[in-house]
Parts: sequence; C-alpha cells; structure tokens
Amino acid sequence: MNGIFTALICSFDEKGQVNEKGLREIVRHNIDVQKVDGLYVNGSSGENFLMSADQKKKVFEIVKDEVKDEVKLIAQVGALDIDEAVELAQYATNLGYDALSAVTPFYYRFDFEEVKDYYNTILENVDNKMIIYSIPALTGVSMNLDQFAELFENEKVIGVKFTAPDFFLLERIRHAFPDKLIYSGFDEMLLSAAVLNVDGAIGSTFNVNGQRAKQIYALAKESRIDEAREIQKVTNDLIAEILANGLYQTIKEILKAKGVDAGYCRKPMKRLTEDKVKNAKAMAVKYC
Ligand code: NAY
Repeated sequence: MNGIFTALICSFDEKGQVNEKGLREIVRHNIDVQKVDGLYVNGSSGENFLMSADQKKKVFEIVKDEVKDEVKLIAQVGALDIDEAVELAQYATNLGYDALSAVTPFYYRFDFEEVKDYYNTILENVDNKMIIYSIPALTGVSMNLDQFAELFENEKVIGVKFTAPDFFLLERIRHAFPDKLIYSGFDEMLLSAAVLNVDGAIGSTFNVNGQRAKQIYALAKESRIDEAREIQKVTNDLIAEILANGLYQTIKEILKAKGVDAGYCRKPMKRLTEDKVKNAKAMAVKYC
C-alpha cells in the first residue's frame, strides 16, 4: 500500500451524471500514462460530497471493474449519514477494495469522542482496514498527536491521509507510529513530507502530474534531494497555475487536452470560462 496514489477525478456529463466511458479513460490514463501505484476513489477530488450514495456506488463499481488488480484501490466512504458510510464501506469491501478511508465527520463540530465513535462504528460493521482522512482546512476538524494515538488503538486503523501543512505534527506522528501508513495529502508539499519518511502520497494533481510525483518520491527515498527539489519546483509551477485557474475543472481540461474524456464537474462547481479553458490547454502543452 506504499507509493503514489491518485485522488481520482470523476467524469460527469453535462447533467452531472457519472460518465462511465470517461471515468474508465481517466483510470486508464492514471495507470498507463501516469503509472501511479494506486487510486483513491471518491475523495474530495472525486467530488464525493456532491454525489448521491447511488452515484458513489456506481463509481466504486466502474473503477474496480476497470482496474481489476492492476493497482491498489482505496475507497473513501466517509459521509455525514453514518449508515451511508457503513453501507459504502461494506459495498467497497465486497467489491474487493484494498482499504477504506473516511473523512473526519464535519459541519456539526463533533468532539473527539464522536469522531472516534464514527470510525469505530464503521469498522465494527466491515471486515476491512481504515485510513483516516484528515483535512482540517476543509472539515474544521484538527486532531493532535494523542487523538491520532487513540484512533490508531483500533488495529483496523492502519494509517492516515495527512492533508495539512503541519510538519511538526507530521514528524511527531511518524516518529510515534513507525508501523502506521502515512500518506501526504498536499501535492505541493510532497518532497517535504517524503523527507519525513511518509509511506506515500494521495493527490489530485497526480491525475496529470503523477510521473513527476513518482520521481520526487523515489528521489527523496534515495536522499537525492537536489534533484527532487528541481522536480518539485516544476510541479509547483504547475500546481500554482492549476489552483489559480480552478482546481478540479482545470485538471479535467488538461486531461481532455490529452484525449481523456474527463467531462465536467457537478454543480455547484462552475464551468471554466473560455479564457480559463485556454489556460488549461496551455498547461497541458507546457507541463504534461
Ligand atoms: C482527495 O480526497 O481527493 C484529496 O484530498 C486529495 C488531496 C488534494 N486535496 C484537495 C482538497 O483537493 O491533492 C490535494 C490538492 O488538490 C493539491 O495538493 C492542490 O492543493
């Protein structure tokens, strides 16, 4: 379960329905062109929180059918409706997903006991492993070292997707839990996280920049930091342009420029203006 995992983008048609052909093409592009080690399905980048439970199931099914056992698969099943989270966890497990992940429950400012109960409830109902999805900037849920330690007490919790710029906490978790899997969640900070000896990374920009991410990670593991820094610099030039242009929409336009039917985002995410589509096409030529 180590290495570079793409936070998979999903293709939707003009009406916001899952575009199966496009989704399969995105999967193939990630495996055949970006050559990533695995896929993180129905995360933020997959627009998970904009989809119905049926749509999420459809995505899990299509991706597993396309991938078979070519790369590792992590199913993000977190949902505010805990029954839905359990149902999705069981569904993905039955399909053969290698591990589950669930975002910390958000919106109602749950206290830590509630967060812990959420993970334990999901895991009591499914025979699979869990990777905590921590993304405080979007959920408002920050956890400290002791709280991660409490979550890790459940043996089925095998790691964390750490999407935060807190390198002090990241180092503390790494040091305290050498046997848990830590995935870096901010692609622009991959090198810094790799230096701290994370086990891998999960990122949206790997859909279009996975090859560079693999190089950064491999070079860092070999302590070839100067070379890794050069590649992180080009990567961050691209990420800065993507973020300024509209994150997921721009990744989709870059994929389209590469011949992948990446479709549209679901509302209320907006469409790119013509100028921004042009910017994305220029990024595809310059970087991808
Ligand atoms: C997800 O679940 O899809 C992720 O969290 C992947 C991590 C990404 N975070 C978000 C919010 O999209 O790859 C990052 C991020 O897009 C990238 O670092 C650019 O900031």
